[in-house]
Amino acid sequence: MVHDNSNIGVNLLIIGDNNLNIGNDNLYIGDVLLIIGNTNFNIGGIKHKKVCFYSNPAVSASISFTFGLFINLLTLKNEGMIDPRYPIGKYESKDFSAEQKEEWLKTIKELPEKLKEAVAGLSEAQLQTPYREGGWMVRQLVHHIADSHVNAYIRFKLGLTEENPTIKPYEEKEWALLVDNDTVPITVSLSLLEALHTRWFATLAPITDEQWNRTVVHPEHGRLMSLWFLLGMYAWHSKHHVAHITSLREKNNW
Ligand code: NI
Repeated sequence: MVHDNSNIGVNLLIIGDNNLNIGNDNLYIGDVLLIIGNTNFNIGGIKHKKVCFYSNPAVSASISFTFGLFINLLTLKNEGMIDPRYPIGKYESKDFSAEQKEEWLKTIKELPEKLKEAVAGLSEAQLQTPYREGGWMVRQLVHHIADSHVNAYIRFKLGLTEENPTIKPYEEKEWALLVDNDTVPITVSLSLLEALHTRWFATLAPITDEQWNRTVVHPEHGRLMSLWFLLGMYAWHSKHHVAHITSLREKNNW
């Protein structure tokens, strides 16, 4: 966090999921964009603990308290801020290069193992814990990765064998609510992912540079997406959800 003047006092305001206790009805907030906190925050007592927050690239805000304390110091930058939904940030596509390809393919290859490590030793109760307030539980995350990557596998196969096939989006949130998410042990999805990624990786590893330029069509905007773009996206997706689990474990010292 960076702030641009030296006023002291509260140096950030948290409007968040957890334990926020403002304790002052007349507090008002200027144009603070949303900041998410993950621990206790008590403005009355002006104390805060570890916080995570995010905002648009730069936000200036004034916060007034009826007791006269005036603070005008929030110039937040994205650097160093962690939105709990995006522990590794959002996906950014990259230009094609052999090194990048190797890295992304390796991520695809290793996902089943990394995921297994991420959930190793978790109890049933821990598996039922959402990675953030309002987020998916660990077990849903595991099943979701399987759901998503089954779709991904099909998208690549279509893209490699047809001219600009239209891919089929799916309602991932609805899939995550289907009963099998509760009744099937995560080990089943871990095995599914192991088998799936073996074939997926074996499909992708040998394809030519030219084939990475093949495209599929997303039906919503008619947007063309290259297999290269998708490779990066699913490599990101692999790490993204594993990080949800590992950061939850870190946060809770599991
Ligand atoms: Ni996902």
